[in-house]
Amino acid sequence: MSSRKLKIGITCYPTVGGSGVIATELGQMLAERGHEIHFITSSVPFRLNKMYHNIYFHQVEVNQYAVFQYPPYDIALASKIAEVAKREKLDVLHVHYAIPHAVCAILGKQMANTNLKIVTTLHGTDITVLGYDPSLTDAIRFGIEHSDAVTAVSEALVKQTYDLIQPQKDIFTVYNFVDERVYHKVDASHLKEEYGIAANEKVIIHVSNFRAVKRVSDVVKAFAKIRERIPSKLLLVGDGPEISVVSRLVKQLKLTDDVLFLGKQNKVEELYSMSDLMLLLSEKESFGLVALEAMACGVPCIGTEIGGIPEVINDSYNGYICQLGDIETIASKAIHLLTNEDLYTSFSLHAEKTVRERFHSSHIVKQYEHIYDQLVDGV
Ligand code: GMT
Repeated sequence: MSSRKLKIGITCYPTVGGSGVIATELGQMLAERGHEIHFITSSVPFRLNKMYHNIYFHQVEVNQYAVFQYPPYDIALASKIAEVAKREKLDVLHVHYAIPHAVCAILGKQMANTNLKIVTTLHGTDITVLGYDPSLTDAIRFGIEHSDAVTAVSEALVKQTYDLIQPQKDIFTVYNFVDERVYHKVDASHLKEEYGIAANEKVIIHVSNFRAVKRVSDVVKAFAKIRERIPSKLLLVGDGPEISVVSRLVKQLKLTDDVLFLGKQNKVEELYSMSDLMLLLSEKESFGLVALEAMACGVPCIGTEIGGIPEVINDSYNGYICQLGDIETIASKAIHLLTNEDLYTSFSLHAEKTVRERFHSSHIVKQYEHIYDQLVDGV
C-alpha cells in the first residue's frame, strides 16, 4: 500500500463506456488503498455502486439560460473543479479525455490558483475521432501539453497521438485493467439454459456501444459462417446507433433464432462466463476493454489488427488477430478453435494468465499512484 495518502479528484464521462468504467474502478481501488477520492462529474458514475466512506461525489450542474444556444458544460465543469480543488485541497486531479476534460481542468486550476497537479488519460476516442478534425487539434494539444502528466491506454494510442497531434510532451502507456473480484469465471450454466441455448451449442459474444466503428455487421457475418459448421448462438450485448442496421442484417441472413439481442447489461461477467468466444472486429479501438473482461473470465477472443487490440489479444496464444473485414479468416479461425478441445483449453488458460500477469489491477493502480507521487513530490 502507498504510504502517502492523497486527495484525488477524478473527472470522466460517468455514463456507460470503457473510459468511465476505468475511471470509476480506479477511484474505488484508490479509495481502498486509503486515498480520498472526489468524483467531479455530471452524474454519479454508473459503476459506483458500493458505499465508501472516502469517496465523495460533486455534481456538475449545467443551467439552461435562454441567452445560451448551448448549455455551457465546460465552464460549469471548470468552475466546479476550481471550487472542489480549493475547498477540499486536492493534490491531484485525474481527468479522462483531453477534450474537454483536460482543458477544463487547466482552466479550473487557474481559477482556483492552487498547486493542483493535473493527470490526463487518453482513451482513444478523443484522439482517433477528434484528432482528424483540424479545428480541435490545437485544443487537444493544449490539453495534453498543459497537463502535468499524460498517459494513454496503449502503445498504439501513444504513437497515434504523436502522429496526429504532435504534442511536445511525454506520454506514458498505462494499460487498462479489470476488477478481478468481479471478472472471473463463474458457473453460468443455468443462464445458458434460461436463454434456451442447448448444452451442445457454442456461445459467441460481442459487447459494444454499437457505433459504426465497432463493425458489428462483421460480427454477424462471421457468425453466419461459424453457424454453418457449428451449432451456436451469438449474444449481442449493448445498444447504439447501428442496432437497426445489425438487426436488419440478422433477418436477411435468416439468423433471427440464433442471435440474441440482450441490450445493455450490468452483470456482463455472467454473460462472459457462459460464452466460448468473443469477437471484437472494430476498425478503431485504442484498447478494447471488453476483450480484457472476457479474457479474465477465460474466454479467448478474436480481434482485428487495429489500434491497441494486438496488445491485449496475442495471436495464436490467447486468441487470434485477423485483418479488418476478413470474414473468411475470422470464421475459419473461430471454427478451428471451437472444434479443437486441447487448443481451446490452452487459449482459455492463457487468456486468464495474460490478464493476471500483464494487466493486474494492483500493478496498474500502483503505476498511477507512482505518477501522482512523483508530481506531488515535484520529482
Ligand atoms: O469505444 C468507445 O466507443 C467508448 C470509448 C470510451 O470512451 O469509453 O472507449 C475507448 O476507451 C476504452 C477504455 O480505455 C477503450 O477500451 C476503447 O478501446 C476506446 N475506444 C476507442 O478507441 C474507439
